[in-house]
This record gives sequence, C-alpha cells and structure tokens, in this order.
Amino acid sequence: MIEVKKSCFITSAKDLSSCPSIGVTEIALLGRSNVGKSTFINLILNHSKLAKSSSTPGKTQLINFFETIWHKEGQNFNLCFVDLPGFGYAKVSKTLKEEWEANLWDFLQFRTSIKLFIHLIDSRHQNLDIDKKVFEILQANCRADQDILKIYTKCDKITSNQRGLLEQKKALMLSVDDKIFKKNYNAKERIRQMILNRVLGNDNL
Ligand SMILES: Nc1nc2c(ncn2[C@@H]2O[C@H](COP(=O)(O)OP(=O)(O)OP(=O)(O)O)[C@@H](O)[C@H]2O)c(=O)[nH]1
Ligand SMILES: [Mg+2]
Repeated sequence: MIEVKKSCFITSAKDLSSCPSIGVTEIALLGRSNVGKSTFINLILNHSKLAKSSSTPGKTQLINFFETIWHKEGQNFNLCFVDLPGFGYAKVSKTLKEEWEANLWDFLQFRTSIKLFIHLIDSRHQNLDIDKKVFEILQANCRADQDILKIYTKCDKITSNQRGLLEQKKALMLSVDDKIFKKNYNAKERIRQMILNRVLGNDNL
C-alpha cells in the first residue's frame, strides 16, 4: 500500500515565467473544464479541500502546485501535483481563451520537471474530439522522460456494465463515491500505484 504522508498547497502561477523554480518530479492534470481535475487531486491526496473544485466550469484559472510525500516499503517519494485550468471552457472571451491556451502549451512544453501528464476523461463522454486532439498533441510532444496516463472520472455516473467494460480494457477509473466499485477494486490505490510506477520508470526519484 502507498501511504500519503503529507500534502500541502505551494503556490499559484499565471504563466510559465511566474512558476516556482523547478524542484521535485511533477505530475500535471489535464482535461476539459469540469472533468474533475481538482477533485482528482483531493481524492488522490486524501484531502477534502486542498484543491478548489466547483460545479461551475472554469473554476481553476491559475496553475496550482501541490506537494506531497508518499511512503512505500520504507521509501519516501516527493511529488508535486499541478492542477491546471481546464480546456474547452466556452464562457470566457476568445482572447482570454487564446491567451490561456498559449500559456498552457508553453507550460507543458517547457516545464521540464513534468514527468507525467494525467489526462482525465469524463467516463460519460469517452470519445470527444477535443480529448482526442489533446491526446494526439501530448503524444506528439512528449519527451522520452515523460509519460501520459488516461484516467476516467465520474464513474458513479455510468452503469456497472459500462464500468465493467472499462475494467476489461484495464482502464483506470475514479469516482468521488468509492462504493460503486467492486469490493476488490481499490480505485485510489491502483491510480497511486500506476503514478508511482510511471514516474519511477522515467526518473530515479
Ligand atoms: N458525481 C461526481 N461528481 C464529480 C466527480 N468528480 C468531480 N465531480 C464534480 O464535478 C464538478 C467539477 O469538478 P472539479 O474538480 O472542480 O473539475 P475541474 O476539472 O477541476 O474543473 P475546472 O477547474 O473548471 O477546469 C464538481 O461539482 C465536482 O464535485 C465524481 O467522481 N462524481
Ligand atoms: Mg479545477
């Protein structure tokens, strides 16, 4: 089991130049606005309100950094989760959207401490063009020391048959409600384990 020993908010930044200096291994959360990125951080870090989530899309407007220490088999792992504003949020002005998207790609391209991109997909809408496009761009731009992980969110909103299909495909699933999963399916532990495997594969922490 992975134990989450400590988690805290570090800072917010509006663009690449105002980000904190590069330190520990970073994991960036990507996905459409409202897909559950901030909620994901709270669930995975066992914290109810570390990242601010909201039912109103467009809640996260800055790049937010959260550091954590995970413990497994006598070893500590220092990680930093980066909560990003969602893409595809329709209600902001075109100029603001373009400005933010340029900032986002700048950040993703030049923030070399990011070792893992977690691409969150709403389990109810698994094949949206915007997600396909983002995944393609990530794949095309991923460096050799970086990896991508797809995770399906809001799995309480799909049927158990649909969850079964995702499980057959070995997809990672998450939900605010753990009880919807079968007894032997520990969603958070699976995800933490996969995150650690991916970053350890890329980086000698
Ligand atoms: N039913 C259900 N609701 C969820 C789940 N995860 C997140 N939500 C809800 O979805 C809404 C959006 O969640 P956020 O975590 O704020 O989403 P976000 O991707 O950070 O959104 P932006 O910051 O706007 O890009 C909130 O009302 C959450 O409570 C889930 O697993 N199940
Ligand atoms: Mg958010």
